[in-house]
Amino acid sequence: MNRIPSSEMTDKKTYLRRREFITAMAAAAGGVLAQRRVDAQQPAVHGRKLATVRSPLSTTETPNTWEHVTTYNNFYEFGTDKDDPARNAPRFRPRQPWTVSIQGECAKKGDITLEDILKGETLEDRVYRMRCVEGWSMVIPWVGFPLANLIKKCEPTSKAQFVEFTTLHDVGQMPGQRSDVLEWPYVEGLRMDEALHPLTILVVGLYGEVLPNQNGAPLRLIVPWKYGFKGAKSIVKIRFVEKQPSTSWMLNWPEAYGFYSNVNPAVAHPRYSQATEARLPSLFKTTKTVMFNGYAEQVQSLYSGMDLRKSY
Ligand SMILES: Nc1nc2c(c(=O)[nH]1)N[C@H]1C(S)=C(S)[C@@H](COP(=O)(O)O)O[C@H]1N2
Ligand SMILES: [Mo]
Repeated sequence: MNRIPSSEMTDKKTYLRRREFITAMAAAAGGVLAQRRVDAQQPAVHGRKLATVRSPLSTTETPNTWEHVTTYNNFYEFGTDKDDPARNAPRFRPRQPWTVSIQGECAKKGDITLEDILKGETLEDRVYRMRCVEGWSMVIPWVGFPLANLIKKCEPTSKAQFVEFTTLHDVGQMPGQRSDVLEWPYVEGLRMDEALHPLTILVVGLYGEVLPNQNGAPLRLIVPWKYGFKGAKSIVKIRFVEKQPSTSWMLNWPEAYGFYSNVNPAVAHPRYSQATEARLPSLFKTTKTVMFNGYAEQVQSLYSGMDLRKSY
């Protein structure tokens, strides 16, 4: 019997997707954009420039291009293929004004507009290494500000041990929510000290411009030492809670997606090894994955005394 382990089949599928990606990149570079390709994988149109300052917390690695970052996405609300968000998200119209509902264990509950969230903030260019649990990685120049700044404005109580983030639920605008691949709305969570860490940012931009829809407009979370899925997109609700919240990915497959989801080359996902990664646009997993995605010096003290094989 020559059964193909499901891990290899998945790798093949991922490989084929990457091959499409590379073909599209090559086509774009050569200026031979067949209409079919344009429809499938057109990069985001350039948006408004944001006034930013360079963050000292940026990596010096070369960022992936605008085309990479806006055509190879995970945003299941717009479909599960990597090029679905680039195709389907541009039609999304974030409501104006965008508001975030602040709930739970805090003094300042209620709706806050994005404009008020940004009042007094300095937007930083933060170039971060990002790694998806599926094995691909990119270097992305986000524009954002510390989540800690917003948390302080909300005045959490001493009972607030965790923070839960919820994405917009709008089946009319998010066609992927008609499928049951995940429980909707998309929910993520962090422990309070992770949420307050200076590397944890709320993102409103990319490459110095307003965030394209496929990357989570108008407001998304980025936690660079964790797998990409911790970074909830198009956030409409932030809730302070006493108990560890459940997340969409934990509900989807508890044995595969733990609450912590720290990048850890020693803890394999049932379907994907985490030892190496493919730095897009490369096809091959030739880059060694490093503990906490390279941010160990800054974050390992958050987990001292924890068994990270159990709390993965
Ligand atoms: N609402 C929502 N947020 C999401 C996802 C999603 O499907 N829906 N996918 C996650 C995953 S798996 C990854 S890897 C990152 C991808 O972010 P990017 O497309 O901006 O690179 O978004 C995360 N945030
Ligand atoms: Mo991911």
